[in-house]
Amino acid sequence: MADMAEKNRVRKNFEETLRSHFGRTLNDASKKQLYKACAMTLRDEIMGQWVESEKETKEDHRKQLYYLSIEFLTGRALRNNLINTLKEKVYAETFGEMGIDINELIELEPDAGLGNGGLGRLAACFLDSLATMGLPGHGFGLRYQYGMFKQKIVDGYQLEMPDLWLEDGNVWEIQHPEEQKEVRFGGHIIQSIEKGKTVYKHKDYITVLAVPYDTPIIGYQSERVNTLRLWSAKSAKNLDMKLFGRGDYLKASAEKELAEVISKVLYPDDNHYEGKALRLKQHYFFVSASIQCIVANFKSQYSNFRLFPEKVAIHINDTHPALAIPELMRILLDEEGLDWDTAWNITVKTFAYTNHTIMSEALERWPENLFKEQLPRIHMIVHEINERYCRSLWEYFPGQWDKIAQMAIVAYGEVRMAPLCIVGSHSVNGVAPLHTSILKNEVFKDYNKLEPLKFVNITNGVTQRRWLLLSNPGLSELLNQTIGDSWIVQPWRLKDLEPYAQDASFRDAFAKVKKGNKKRLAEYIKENNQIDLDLDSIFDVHVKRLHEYKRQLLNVLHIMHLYTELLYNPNADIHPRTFIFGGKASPGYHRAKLIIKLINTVAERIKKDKKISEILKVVYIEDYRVTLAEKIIPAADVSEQISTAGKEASGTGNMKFMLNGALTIGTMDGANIEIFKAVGADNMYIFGLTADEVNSMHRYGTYDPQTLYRENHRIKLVLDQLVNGFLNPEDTGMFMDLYRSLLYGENGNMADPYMVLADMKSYSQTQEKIGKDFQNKDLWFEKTIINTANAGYFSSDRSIREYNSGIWKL
Ligand code: 26Q
Repeated sequence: MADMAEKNRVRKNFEETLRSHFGRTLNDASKKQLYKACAMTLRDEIMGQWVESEKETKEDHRKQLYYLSIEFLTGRALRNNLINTLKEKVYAETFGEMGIDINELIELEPDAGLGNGGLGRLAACFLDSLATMGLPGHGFGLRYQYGMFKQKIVDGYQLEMPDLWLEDGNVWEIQHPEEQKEVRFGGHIIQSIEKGKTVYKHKDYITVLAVPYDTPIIGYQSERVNTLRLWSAKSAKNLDMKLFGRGDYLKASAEKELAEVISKVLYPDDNHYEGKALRLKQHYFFVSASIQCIVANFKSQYSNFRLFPEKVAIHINDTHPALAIPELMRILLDEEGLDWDTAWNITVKTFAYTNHTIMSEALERWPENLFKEQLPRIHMIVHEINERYCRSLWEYFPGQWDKIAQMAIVAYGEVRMAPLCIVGSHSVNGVAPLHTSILKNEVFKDYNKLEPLKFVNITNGVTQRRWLLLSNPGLSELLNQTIGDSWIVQPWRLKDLEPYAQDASFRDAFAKVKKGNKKRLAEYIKENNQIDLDLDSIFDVHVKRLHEYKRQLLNVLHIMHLYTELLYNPNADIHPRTFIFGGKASPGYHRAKLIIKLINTVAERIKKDKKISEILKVVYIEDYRVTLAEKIIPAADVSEQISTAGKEASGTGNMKFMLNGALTIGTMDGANIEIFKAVGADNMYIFGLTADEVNSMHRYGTYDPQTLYRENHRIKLVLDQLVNGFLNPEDTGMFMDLYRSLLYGENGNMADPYMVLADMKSYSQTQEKIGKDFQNKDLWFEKTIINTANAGYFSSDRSIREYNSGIWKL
């Protein structure tokens, strides 16, 4: 039982909030009002600490970190904040005594889906770790009015709906109009000499106001409350009713719309670049406002800019915030009057950059025309950075124009963001060792030769607070009883669990928790997909963004293979499986959307077969997002991490599954390799080509999927099913694109670039082994426990510690 006095206090505050903000009492408030008043009550409890934290950083003159990211995929906040403030129990009891189920209120909060996937969720995990570890680190980003689209599955196809997450207001944010910034677009620059100095005047620009909204980031049992500051675009022009009669009103209102569209919607592209003007504006908008704010903060305390890198660290999450580099230069040069060398020195010492992808189609570059037109002063500065850099390259590579053009920041009519980040930062890091070594030896090879010490690895991590404590209360409780609760802030302590892998009664307890989580998920699926699941079947889960390199296609082709086996041999010894998929495809990514349709078509086809559907079930969970991940991951037996080796920079879903005791089937890719090192070959299912093998087959053109097709009758059978009416007798051409992409390629592209067919056989054999191993419950749960016990390394607390000691030095 929680403390009476505290419960009384919560109740009093809550009822007071209901009354003063909504004019309601317990009896006549709506559920939504109850949720909001509950969240506001909690929020008001931490306001004092929030103010204190700000004050403390100032008074102690501590160095601060600003984490710039175009995405923060935070999900829901209420339960997280209850847990982190240690108030979950008090609130649950207080509300229970008022006849309110707090879990019902928690479910009313919409996800803050301000991100696509891994990169955005990583930013959210990092904020949690920073606050928990008492480090002054704040997030800066964009306050999208519409977050990641809502996905509906209709007739097996993905449909996209807008995500109106702010429709009912957002109780966690506080608007600060008094701290708004002006961001300038377009116009031109007039250069003149004043008192012997060149000055740059920006003319005829359009101003867009950036209004900040602050959300508290509450660490676990931590005094510190950090800030996530998101900028919203507002027109600088007020609509003037006097214009109305003169027909100028429409023009003025169109201009207003044009300004405010900047923070309207999150681009739903994951690992894919498209050179859209609005996207460039989004980047500059949030970066300019953030840098102005950072400089203003600094100036409120210090007067000497040479101190800047000692007091400020700015981290850029991928290249999207790269313009922060020339923006800081602009302010130091044009507004603070520093000379170039001093300004550049300060800038490089301040910035650090993380790369999240080696996929060439995701490397950001902008047409120089567009760049110059939208950001004329920034263009000049980037040009100057480029010129000086190319001159320095000449020292190393005299006469090698090709090499210099290859490495340049501006070349062939494009501005390249990765080189800008590398040159403008003192640290560049990859997110898993394989990824970092590919950066150093391939993608950024030439830069690495010049400055090898600049390139470092910091393996990603996930917060065990959200991804175990919050999402898996059953397992958390079991851990607490067994090894104590120190793992919540000292993740390496999970290792104390390892001996219990040999303890039969502990294995039973673990198995019981897993069963409970499977039941919880099965209930959700029953309600949403009208499918009954077998809790003794293997829950084999593939949830992540849809992408060819992530190879959902490999998974579904294997399911087709199993189904075919069972058709020929209904008594085949196959342990019952539930294949669970979830994930969104970028709306314009037709092949990815077709893969969703294929998964659903296979699901339907199997469903029609009463006998076989007792053994195989395929479920597509619509609208995969943080809140669903919290339900799905704890229920998984098998975690699918099957990207083409060398393509997945790290992966973080892999870590969340491991933490929750799922066994991984995976390629030697990204952080899977570290997971493999942590748990060993007995506790993980590795298959497929290695990155080196993939590379050399690509390089020497030795990969020939058609030979595999001809010579392996299983592969042939399954591929033919894509086009011979087996799946859909009415429309045999429906999956032709997938068939052709695997066997022929198109537009001069190679066939099967992601080596799906090459890995089919070893994938299938490995899956067979999993099916067998699962039947030995003792063995299976031994492996499971060893996975959880070794997941501590993959905590974002460890990542943040490494960033801090190696890069930020807060
Ligand atoms: C860039 C410019 C223009 C349009 C879109 C983009 C864009 C948007 C999102 C480029 C990339 C992304 C997202 C990348 C991403 O999520 N990468 C993932 O980052 C994770 C965290 O490091 C890794 O674990 C994953 O392996 C990596 O795929």
